[in-house]
Amino acid sequence: MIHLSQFDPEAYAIAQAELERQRNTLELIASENHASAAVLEANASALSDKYAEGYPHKRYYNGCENADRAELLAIDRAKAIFGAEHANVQPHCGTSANIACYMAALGARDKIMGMDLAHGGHLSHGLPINYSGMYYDVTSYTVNTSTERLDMDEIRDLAKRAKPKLIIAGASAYSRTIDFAAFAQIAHEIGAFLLADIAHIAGLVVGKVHPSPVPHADFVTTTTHKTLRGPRGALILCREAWAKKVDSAVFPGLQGGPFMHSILAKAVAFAEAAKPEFAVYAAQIVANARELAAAMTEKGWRVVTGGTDNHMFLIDLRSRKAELTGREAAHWLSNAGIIANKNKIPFDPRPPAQTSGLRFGTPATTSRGMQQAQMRQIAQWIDDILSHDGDEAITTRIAGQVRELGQQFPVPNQE
Ligand code: DSN
Repeated sequence: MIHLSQFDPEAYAIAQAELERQRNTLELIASENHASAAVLEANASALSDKYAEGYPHKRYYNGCENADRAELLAIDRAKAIFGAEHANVQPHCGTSANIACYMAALGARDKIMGMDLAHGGHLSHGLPINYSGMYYDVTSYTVNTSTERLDMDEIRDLAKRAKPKLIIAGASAYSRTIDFAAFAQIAHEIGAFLLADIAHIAGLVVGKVHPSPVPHADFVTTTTHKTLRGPRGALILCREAWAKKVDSAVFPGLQGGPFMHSILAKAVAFAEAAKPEFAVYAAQIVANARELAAAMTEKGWRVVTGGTDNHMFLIDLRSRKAELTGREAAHWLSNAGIIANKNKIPFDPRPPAQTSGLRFGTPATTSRGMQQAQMRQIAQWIDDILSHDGDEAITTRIAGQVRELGQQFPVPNQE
């Protein structure tokens, strides 16, 4: 970053500080990852300067020959890794990908049905203060009261009563396998469309450690920066029959110029995901999440649903400390360089700014090469800090140990 450091030392210092922060901490936020150096280089390429409104060979600007190549490469690779008929790689984020699908399939005030955010869904699945909740008529399904899992019979009953035009299957805080075939069956029974939002699990789907929704859903959306380990952004997959409507919804319906540098970086990430070692990585993410969840359970912290099938899980803090909130717990952990986030657990009486839960995910630590032994060590540190109410001496000791572990397992794009 020679030019940045010389021209703008203040901005350079921020970029360097983030580098240091990533080096010296452990990223356990379930939706984050460390993209490769190749992905970051593509993301910083000259394509950032180019306007390319439209689609390959149908642009509103001249000079788009390289933009066309980048987008076609990303589209071909996305279709190949997911086995999809059509891909739109332009959405800037997961929420805009979802909204584009709503625009393609629905009219104003049509009914949608998605997972309640408070039970692990996502704000773009119908939260009243999100676009999805403001402009569509929303029914939310929840997890089952006793199992804390999706109960497909309950969801079917609700769908039959609510009669949504579109059902959304997908979550941002749900640790169990999602039965996309069962969702498709329900959608079929009531004549609804099905959107599978696999933002969290896309890398697991490509790595074949989670079933794919592609054969079952009308639309599949995902971000590209979570388990898929690409640049920040998103994509939509659909059948050829929906291609025109989806493309028109993304541009000109919802977005202007695509981020061509991101699209090139998405292409790189898709090539990485096609490699056999990515499947090994995906399997290790799940093995690590299971180990971390098991270790936390052994220490007396209740894991929501009793375990995990994917990359993340929630712990119920009340199981060990009735008064401890997620907000306080996440703050104590971050003082030691263990970065997680407060999260509501199903049927949580506390508000989202407090919460009774913490969410842990293993995509980023797995990208650093950590395995089950390191997960056991991390669980020990988490337990030490929470058991001792964020005690300063214990926190200082663990912060040093976290830094040492970080040196043993460097962030891949910084090696
Ligand atoms: N808010 C993201 C998450 O952390 O799960 C999903 O968009």
